Amino acid sequence: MSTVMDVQERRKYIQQFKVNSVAENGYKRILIQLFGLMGHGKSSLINSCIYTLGDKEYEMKVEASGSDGSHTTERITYQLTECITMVDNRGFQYMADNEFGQVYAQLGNFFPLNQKVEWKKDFVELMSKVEDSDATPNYSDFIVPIFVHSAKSVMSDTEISSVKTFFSGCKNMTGVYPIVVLTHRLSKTDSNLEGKFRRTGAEQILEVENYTGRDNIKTRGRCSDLLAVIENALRDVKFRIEQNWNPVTERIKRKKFLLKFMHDFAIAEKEKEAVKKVQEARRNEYNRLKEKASNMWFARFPEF
Ligand SMILES: Nc1nc2c(ncn2[C@@H]2O[C@H](COP(=O)(O)OP(=O)(O)OP(=O)(O)O)[C@@H](O)[C@H]2O)c(=O)[nH]1
Ligand SMILES: [Mg+2]
Repeated sequence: MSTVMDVQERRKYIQQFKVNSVAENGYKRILIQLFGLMGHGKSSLINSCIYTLGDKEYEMKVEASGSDGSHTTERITYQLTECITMVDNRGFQYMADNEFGQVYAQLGNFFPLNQKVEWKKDFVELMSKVEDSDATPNYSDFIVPIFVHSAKSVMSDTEISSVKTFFSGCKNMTGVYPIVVLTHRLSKTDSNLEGKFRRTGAEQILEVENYTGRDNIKTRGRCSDLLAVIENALRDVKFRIEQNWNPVTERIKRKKFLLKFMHDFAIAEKEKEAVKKVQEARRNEYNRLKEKASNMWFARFPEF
């Protein structure tokens, strides 16, 4: 099969994909949720997918991070086809537990779409936001998580191990390991990056070079790589939808996982805080005794 056919076939498969032809359980929309560290190419991936699927000139529909240090802070949805929508989630700063709870809430659709995302560090505040989502529970979106990561960045073994824990939580929130999309394919620094991501449990790792304002001449290879991202997401959806999930019980399961994760995190933080306080009190007591001993010494032997 030639590459041209490959691109055309992929485009057709994506454009004609109907969720109700496979779903009997009320799912109406496929929500491709992009998430990942700040500045790794989420917004650009959406622009590139819209551009690749359409016939128009390149347009920056989604504001990509600029040299002014601006970042996406709202969870905006972008419709790709009649039943496929991409969500540009707010990027996180570190691979750390305090950010993971919030990302899980975004992935599980417990935060509203098309609204600004304020990172909440406080457990009660976060929980109350999750509870608010019960007023309008969403049972019609079928979620596909895509983890966007720049191939320019280097991942240490410690970071990969933390991604592994994170992905296992993502699996609990969405029922699947995220698809990993490595952006900046042409600037890849670590030839073993894919191998490293394999260790996290991710089953699909794809590489793309996003189109940008400066570089957007359509080439077959680039189009093919970008369409492969959506095509793989859809094949995944088809497989999972055919397993006949019940959206109501799925949501309950995810909410329980999310609340437990946030609760355990809050307890761990409190314990860390308590240990810090004890250590500080011990240090103060030690310094006080040291000063007292030194004063006594000088009182007895003033000639020193
Ligand atoms: N050359 C090249 N540049 C890219 C690629 N992906 C993104 N960029 C550039 O990298 C910068 C950041 O990309 P964004 O798409 O804004 O990243 P983001 O993940 O949405 O960032 P936040 O909204 O801050 O979380 C922009 O200047 C993009 O033009 C890529 O694959 N290749
Ligand atoms: Mg962005």
